[in-house]
Amino acid sequence: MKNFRIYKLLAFLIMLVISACDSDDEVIYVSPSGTDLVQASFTYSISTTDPNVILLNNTTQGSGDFTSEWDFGTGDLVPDEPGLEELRLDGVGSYTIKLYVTNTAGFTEASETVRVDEDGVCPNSVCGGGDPSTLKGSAKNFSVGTIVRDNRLTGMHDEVIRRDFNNITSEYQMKMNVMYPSQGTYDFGPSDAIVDYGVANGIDVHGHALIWHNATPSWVENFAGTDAEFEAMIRDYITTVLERYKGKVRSWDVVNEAIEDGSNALRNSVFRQRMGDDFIEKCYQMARDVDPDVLLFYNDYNMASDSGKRAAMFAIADRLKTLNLIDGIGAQLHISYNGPARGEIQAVVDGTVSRDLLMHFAEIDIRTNPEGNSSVTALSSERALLQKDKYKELAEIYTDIPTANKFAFTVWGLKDNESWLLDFWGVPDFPLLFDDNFNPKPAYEGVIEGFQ
Ligand code: 9MR
Repeated sequence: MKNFRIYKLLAFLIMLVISACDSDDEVIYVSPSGTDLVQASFTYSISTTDPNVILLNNTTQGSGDFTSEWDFGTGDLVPDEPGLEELRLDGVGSYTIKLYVTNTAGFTEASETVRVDEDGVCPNSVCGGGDPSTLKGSAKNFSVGTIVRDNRLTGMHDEVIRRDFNNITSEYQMKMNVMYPSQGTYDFGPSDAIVDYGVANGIDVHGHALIWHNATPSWVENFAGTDAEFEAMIRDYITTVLERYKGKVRSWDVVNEAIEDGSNALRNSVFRQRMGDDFIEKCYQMARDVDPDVLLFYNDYNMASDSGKRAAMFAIADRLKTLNLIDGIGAQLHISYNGPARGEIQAVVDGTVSRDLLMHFAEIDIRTNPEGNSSVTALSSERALLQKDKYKELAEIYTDIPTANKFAFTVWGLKDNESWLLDFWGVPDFPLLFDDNFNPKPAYEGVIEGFQ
């Protein structure tokens, strides 16, 4: 007791000196006992004998003494017992389960949202059922996603999004150049509108993308400070964004497209130059530090068509996985009606599943005019049906993924005339599930058939 008082006095004096020296700097409080906080963490699985029961596994690791308590969604704290904790969730709805871990330095929490429908607890927190003639209603225990912009959330956009999709990704307004246009000044106008729309409509939000060389504001490209200051600035940015959307954004692409075309080496972006070859690990660690519950993805393109790039991507994933910093892989699928082949797409899935990661079929669009024929003026019935077959193939491959590795099937655009591909290639194309007037195309039916 006497020692404790001396430590307390010392800590108090140190704090006084620090605050007298520089009142602007963040004061890092060192607990009197020198104990670090222990980060709470848990997983859960659905009982194999009762679909309304989950088994909670407290996976918290840490040295020294700590205690764990559960909040099973009622607000009451229940001490954690050794072994798996069984919890019955009978009513249809959404439950937020929390674990609090406390030691002398304070407490941390972990939380999971568990959804329950008439059939019991929904795997991956995505309930099946619903209208089987819609995209989301025909998907079993994974999300179906589309992209959004803040000015495309009303009228027919809103109707179609709410009818067919239960996941949204911001097309460009949750990237660094939009959210952090100048140093020290964030602009969360569009991103807030998108996240609020998701929350208000019970649609999950996938955050895209924190670090991307192609959406980096020029003040970051030309950063005036030292490398250490650059890294501190990135930490501040990741922390600010993840804290703002904690509990509202379910998943994030932390680093996007870090692999160089051709060489498959790490792209020499400003992030690599300023933070080193391990900038990816650093960024994921920063994200984990802020929100241990949010799902972290690595997202890249050409993973099916380019086996070398796929290997480079899995090497990044392996490094992150060893450090427990990644939950899933986003395979962008900007593909064509005639390729890549089914086996190449399956190879991306197999590599992801064998690493026990979530598979996001992200950024799906299927070109009908990969030849770049500028005289094409309309989608022919022949190409429409070939496109349907390819969409169906993607949907079948996705449906066959083990439930535990499923996440979302996301189409990169709602209707044909809104696709980025039109500007990118400068030729007509019809790559999405809806025509210019929001009418479902054969491709839409293909996805629903593939989901069966
Ligand atoms: O479709 C997006 C386009 O509207 C934006 O102008 C662009 C830059 O922010 O990003 C496009 O989306 C890209 C995605 O974020 C990452 N993979 C490639 C996509 C197409 O360029």
